[in-house]
Amino acid sequence: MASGKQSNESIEEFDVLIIGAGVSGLYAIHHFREMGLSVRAYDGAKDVGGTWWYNCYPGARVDGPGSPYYCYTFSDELMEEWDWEETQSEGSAVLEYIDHVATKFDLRRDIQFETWVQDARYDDATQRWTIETSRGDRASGRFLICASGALSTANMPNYEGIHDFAGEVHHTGQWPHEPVSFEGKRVAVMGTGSSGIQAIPEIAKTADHVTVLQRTAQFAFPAGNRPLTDEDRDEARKLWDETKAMMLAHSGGFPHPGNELAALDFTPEERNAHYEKLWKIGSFRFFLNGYNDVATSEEANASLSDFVRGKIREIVKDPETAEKLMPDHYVMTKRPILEDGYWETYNRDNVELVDLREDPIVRFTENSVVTATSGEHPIDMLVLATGFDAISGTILKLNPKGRGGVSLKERWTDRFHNYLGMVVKDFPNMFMIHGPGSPGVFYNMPLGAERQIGWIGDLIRFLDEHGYGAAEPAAESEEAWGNEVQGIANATLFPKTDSWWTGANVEGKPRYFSAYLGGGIYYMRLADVASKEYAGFEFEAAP
Ligand code: N01
Repeated sequence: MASGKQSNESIEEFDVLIIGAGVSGLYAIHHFREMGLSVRAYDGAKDVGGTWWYNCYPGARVDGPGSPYYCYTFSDELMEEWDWEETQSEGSAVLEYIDHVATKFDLRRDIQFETWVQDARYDDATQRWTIETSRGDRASGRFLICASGALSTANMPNYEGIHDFAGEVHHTGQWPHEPVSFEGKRVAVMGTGSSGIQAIPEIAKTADHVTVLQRTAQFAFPAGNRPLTDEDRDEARKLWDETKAMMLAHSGGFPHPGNELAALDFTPEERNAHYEKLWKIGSFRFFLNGYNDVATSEEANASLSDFVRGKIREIVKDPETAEKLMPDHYVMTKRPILEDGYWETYNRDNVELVDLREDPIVRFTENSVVTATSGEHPIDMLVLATGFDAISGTILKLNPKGRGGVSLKERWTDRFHNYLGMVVKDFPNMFMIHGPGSPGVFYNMPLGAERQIGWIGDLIRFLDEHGYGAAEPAAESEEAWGNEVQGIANATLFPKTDSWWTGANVEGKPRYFSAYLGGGIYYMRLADVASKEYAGFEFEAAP
């Protein structure tokens, strides 16, 4: 089928329905179209971009090794024609790139914007998914691709009186596209994760006063952003083939050789000299060129966390504020954060830090936030940098119904049961991109999406070649995959810390580490499953 068609009951029919027009959803449109399949994508936003569309808060930037490696790799032409300006591109620059991709490959013609998919149901007899949208339309597809984002459902705090606050309230993950002015305003920022730490220095530049409401002090490393020169770009283009090969071989999808050094093989002086060097370079150097035992050995971990605590004490002039900023968890076991002037912001007169562990929020009023010890803080604006119901939250909000009407919420009460981080028993032909149990946020996300979607495309070909209509994992495959994900995580320090990776930031969420930490091994596992005629799946003949 090359294009969508209308059935008798006025349900449009497609081969593939895609939820989300972010980086993953856009590539899915392109890839499945190239395979000759008809596709329809839906997105609640006004335009393409997904996470980059919604998170347009001040200070939003690519972190990690950044540009030009946070990009699609499927088209060499794209690499040739796109000029990135900085190593850590601003969110608006990433949106421009995504806009360019959507235009170049004419992707918008298969996207329905400002449309939320509100229901998705599988029909056993026809082996098709039917979706219903916020606009009341219905469509059916053989395959359902949930590219709805690992970080797309905002986590909203629930303090007494918060809804009585009469000033402006903005969540970083739902930032307005109209300009937001902080000029002359007293702004409270709640949350000091990646978003808060990027936004706070920007807000402090023009706000009258900034009150930072910190629940957990964080480790943050220098972003090391710098402009890219023509020479940098030429070099990157010249080396693109080698770079791509390195990205595919690297455990995080970045163009870096593996990391062979262990902290415990060096003296404290040698370690500190190494850390100093990496601190000066910035970016994700601590993870890419740091020591490979920091996430597994408490002693190695302490060597780095002590170093960062020392840096915070050095930069933040007021010792009392510096002490409030001291993190006490294992470094790296919450998502590493890159900062640009965050620590220095606390040397400004207009910035005040409230440590919510010592001085918890009592309530909000119409025009203030009241905390237990320091009392009333008058504010005009509240910025919520409180993160997301991550990884599983958005797909659970949709709550698709699989075989016999079973809902995902019913299947996922204790753990996010799935196979390969992509497929769920009783939900045939439904695929999650960057879902729980996949490397997702631990991998260069555009590249990860390309690899998962390419794999799904191969599985679709396999089904067609064998006359199968539906594929889903066996119960034992889900069990074994869940154990593999847990086994890898439990060999590290990651599960010991409360984070959005462990679901600790959302009340009532199953608490366990839900990302596949095996890095590149994941893609070997996918290749192995495919080479064994999709071992671990159960197939059903086409009707
Ligand atoms: O969210 P977070 P984020 N009362 O969950 C606090 C990616 N990202 O939006 O640590 C008070 O990390 C919460 O406290 P605690 C990146 O993968 C990428 O910042 O739970 N505070 C924490 O301090 C990142 O990891 C970029 O105790 C409350 C903060 O809010 C992920 O998105 C940029 C609270 C939330 O931090 C999420 O980052 C930005 C409450 N009720 C983000 N609830 C790039 O540059 C939560 N908090 C690519």
